[in-house]
Amino acid sequence: MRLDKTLSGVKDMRTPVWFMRQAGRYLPEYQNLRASEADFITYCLNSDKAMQATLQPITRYGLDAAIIFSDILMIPWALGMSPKFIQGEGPKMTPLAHPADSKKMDASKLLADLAPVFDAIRLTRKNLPADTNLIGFCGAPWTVATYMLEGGSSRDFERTRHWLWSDSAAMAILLNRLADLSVDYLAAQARAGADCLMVFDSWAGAVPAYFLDSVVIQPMCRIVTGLRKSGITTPIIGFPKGIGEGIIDYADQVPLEAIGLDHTINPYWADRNLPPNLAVQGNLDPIALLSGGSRMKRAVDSILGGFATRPHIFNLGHGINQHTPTHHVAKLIEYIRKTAR
Ligand code: 1CP
Repeated sequence: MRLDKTLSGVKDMRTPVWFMRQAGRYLPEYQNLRASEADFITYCLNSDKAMQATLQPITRYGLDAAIIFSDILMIPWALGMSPKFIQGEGPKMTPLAHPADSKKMDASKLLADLAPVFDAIRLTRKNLPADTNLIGFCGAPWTVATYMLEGGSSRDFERTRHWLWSDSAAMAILLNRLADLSVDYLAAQARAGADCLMVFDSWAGAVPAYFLDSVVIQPMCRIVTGLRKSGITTPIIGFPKGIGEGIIDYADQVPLEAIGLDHTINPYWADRNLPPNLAVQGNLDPIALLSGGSRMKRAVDSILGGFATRPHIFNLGHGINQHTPTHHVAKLIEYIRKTAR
């Protein structure tokens, strides 16, 4: 499969490529499919529809990996938090009153409630080209905790950071609980046929440097160690978005096969500062793709140049913007495939 050589730490001169949020609202065929179900979680729990959304960008562009169509809020949903997705506003749910309340949440049916995700993975694997990877995923404990404590999206995560400073022991209870549930959830995705796992710490950039180790790095170590102890050997990609130079400690401490880099990281700096042979994934600004043109191509050159000798999976630094023209995506893939070989 096309990501495997890179994930084993060996440079593949034909740089594999896929994009975060490659399925989603910028695709007209997704909009049609999505309109068939009012509620987003109900959509995700329809295994056949989840499979169809997963396959759409593969059919259109022939990318090297598919990512199962689901969401990082499936675990809070399975814990009974009922997130609602409001167009233009993002997810909304009643926040936890206290992080330690997570101790009382019933997770005994977690894997049974999330079984449609595993069915979607089985179905997708059957219908995906044999050499295309299928990525399973979850949110990292900190990022999922922000939604559970803020009750939705947030600009500066003040409630969550307040809990961190005022009751870090209660935060540790919540983060460890989420890490352990993530192990069960990811292990089940791997057993269903996901051949790569990715953990999205989309809001790691909001974590004060003082807490980076305890809130971002250690919970991630707990997930990776837990999976390996369960006998799961599937490669794992961590994506600690926005941690800047913290990526050096993250790479040093977490035994991952690859690290996702956001677009604020200079590829040449990353190559100089990360362990040799550690695979990286990224990191074109999604807005460069929205804009397209020759500036985008020069930015691609600099990413491919920075990682010219390092195992590298081409991706964006964050998810595709919903207003991105589909022909920009096609042009970008064509350019990468022409340049990187
Ligand atoms: O109705 C809709 O179409 C809702 C839009 C949407 C979609 C298409 C949401 C709601 N989630 C998704 C799918 C999704 N989410 C995928 C699979 C599709 C793919 O990548 O091709 C993945 C991997 C996610 C992961 C996810 N959800 C993350 C981590 C990645 C990232 O973008 O940082 C996060 C933070 C979420 C939360 C979330 N889900 C949806 C929204 C609108 C949000 C909020 C984002 C925010 O708080 O700003």
